[in-house]
Amino acid sequence: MPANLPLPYFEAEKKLRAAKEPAEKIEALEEMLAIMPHHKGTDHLRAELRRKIARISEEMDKKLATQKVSIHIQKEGAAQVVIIGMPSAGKSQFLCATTNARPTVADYPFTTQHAMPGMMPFEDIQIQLIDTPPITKSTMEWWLPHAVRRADAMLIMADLSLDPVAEVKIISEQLLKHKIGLGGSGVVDEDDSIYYQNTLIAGNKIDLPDTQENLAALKAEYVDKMPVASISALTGTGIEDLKHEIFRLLDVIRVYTKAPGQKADRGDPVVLDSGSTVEDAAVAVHKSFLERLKYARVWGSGKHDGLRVKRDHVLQEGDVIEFHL
Ligand SMILES: Nc1nc2c(ncn2[C@@H]2O[C@H](COP(=O)(O)OP(=O)(O)OP(=O)(O)O)[C@@H](O)[C@H]2O)c(=O)[nH]1
Ligand SMILES: [Mg+2]
Repeated sequence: MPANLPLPYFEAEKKLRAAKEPAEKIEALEEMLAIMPHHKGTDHLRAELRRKIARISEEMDKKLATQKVSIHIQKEGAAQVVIIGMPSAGKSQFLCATTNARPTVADYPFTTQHAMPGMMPFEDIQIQLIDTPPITKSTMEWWLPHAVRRADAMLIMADLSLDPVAEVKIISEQLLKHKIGLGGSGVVDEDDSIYYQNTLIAGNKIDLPDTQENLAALKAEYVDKMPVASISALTGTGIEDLKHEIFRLLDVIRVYTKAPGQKADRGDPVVLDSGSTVEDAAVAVHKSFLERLKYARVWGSGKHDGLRVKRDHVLQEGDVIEFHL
């Protein structure tokens, strides 16, 4: 199948050839990846570009290791969500409130200088959060746009006691310089090659006085395009609701496997993209399953619980699946 690549792809490729710095190379490669249409004809090329990005990132990480800077955080858990925002919005406080990670939280700006991951438990899964250094009108760490693209979603933290609408606007302008748009689910606009990342806005510090009006303004501006939550990372208000919002935003399903004649493994779901089939679940459990799979039985999604289903049967959140090999 031919790849049928759009024109901006070749422009990005030109940029790659001209790039001298590893960071520029990664930027060009990620642009190429973002522009490339998703279909079978591009699978091979996508994998190749990803390998290149991984190799360059690794080399850079090795170089930067001496400075204790890491730009590439390995995905862990069900999904990776990067937290971004202006100085002192409460990004680190939020990581502290939801994970076991202990970044420095302080009342002076630019407290956080490196990316820091933490695992946030949500029901029976874990979602990886990444705290990052702040974005301002004039500064942003060069690697931050890459971290945003690589993640499954971004959480924009805005300070409700200041001007949250202006904060989100500044962040969106900064990201747009790197061809990242707010909202959408990893979709690429082929004309301008902007990568629209899954986005959720959290208005923080709702515990402070006079924040309701700013929250209303934030919602009025953005709620049509993406979820807008209000929280206090300090007191915990709204955090449970926000976790549910994050899960919904990720657009994944949890399915539970069971061996014939036994009970389902309820505590340990397989997390898949929404719309995944029996085949996708089989591959996720073990690569060899796909070839060996004779049939599967599914409980939950149909009226006829436990009935045999075909390989292309679309699974639903909470389904129990039994593979027969
Ligand atoms: N009242 C109140 N204060 C908060 C809340 N969340 C964070 N803070 C305070 O705001 C200040 C900044 O919090 P941080 O979590 O360090 O902010 P940050 O976004 O990580 O800041 P940088 O690392 O500089 O980008 C600290 O003094 C926090 O205690 C909140 O929900 N309510
Ligand atoms: Mg911080």
